Amino acid sequence: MVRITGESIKNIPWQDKPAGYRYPVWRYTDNPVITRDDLFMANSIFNSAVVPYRGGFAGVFRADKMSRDHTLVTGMSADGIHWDLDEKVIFRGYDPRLCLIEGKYYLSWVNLTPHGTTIGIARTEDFISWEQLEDACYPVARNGVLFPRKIGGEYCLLIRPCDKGHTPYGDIFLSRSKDLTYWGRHRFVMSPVKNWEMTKVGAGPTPIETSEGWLMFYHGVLTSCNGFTYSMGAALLDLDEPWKVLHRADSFLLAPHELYECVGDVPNVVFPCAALADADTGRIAIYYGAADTTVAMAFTTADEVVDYIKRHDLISR
Ligand code: BMA
Repeated sequence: MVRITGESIKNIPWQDKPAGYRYPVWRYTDNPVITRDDLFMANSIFNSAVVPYRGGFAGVFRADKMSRDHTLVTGMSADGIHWDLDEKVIFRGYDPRLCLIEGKYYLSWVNLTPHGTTIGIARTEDFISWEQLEDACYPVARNGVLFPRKIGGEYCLLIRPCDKGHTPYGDIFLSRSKDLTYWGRHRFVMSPVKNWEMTKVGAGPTPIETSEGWLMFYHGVLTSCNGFTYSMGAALLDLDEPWKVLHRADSFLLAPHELYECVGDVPNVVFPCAALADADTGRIAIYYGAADTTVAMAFTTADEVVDYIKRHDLISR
């Protein structure tokens, strides 16, 4: 059995895998879980972050307003499925990730500057007051994802350098820092390899520590005659040197197949930004943006996903 090193989340949102279903990731039957109707003046609420918090769950949500400004708001939930969102904007930008490090909740997101996007970092203990740190890099970058603990004495951040537009390229890199202010000792992690992710890849939720390595869900982008298609893949990174990819699935785990993933403001997008992982049971609940319009959920287990990665491994070939 694959062990998860992390919290026990007794009330992790969960549905059993449907009988006879052969794939490793299955969708929540009542998707989407959050829509524009959950927040006044929202055009869309999608790529969002969730963590366990005081016996329930807290989140930071990407809410694009009716002005189409990109904003981040917070929300609370008892069960991780039904959310109470706060209208107060905490930061401008998009694609938040949340990560508990040394007792504080760190937010990393696509921060907007006059010169392009960069990775904003802020921390909180109560989801009310936030302390914003220095941006983690100069523009242009997106998909900044922190690891939940220091590795080799340093904080680690996955990052995807890009351009100012709908970047037609993109590899995942890793940067390191002793103080969460100065980032360096950069390492290459991985490039797009297979068809479904032929254009670019970007890290998704906070990596999950397992006995088989850091489980990294990520998005991969295919370019078709109709534009980009965003799907979710997974890889295992070395626990001590997380820029080393140990195993990586050659096929996606979740792609836009349901109507709410195929139709919306940006069609054909599955964009994971958060995953809850229960150390006791190995259950994993994934939150993803669907068609840049709503938040949806899917489930897997550490065993299922690691087995899938290894059976479809493109590293060991
Ligand atoms: C990316 C990001 C995501 C978005 C995706 C698809 O570049 O902006 O927020 O979900 O494009 O539009």
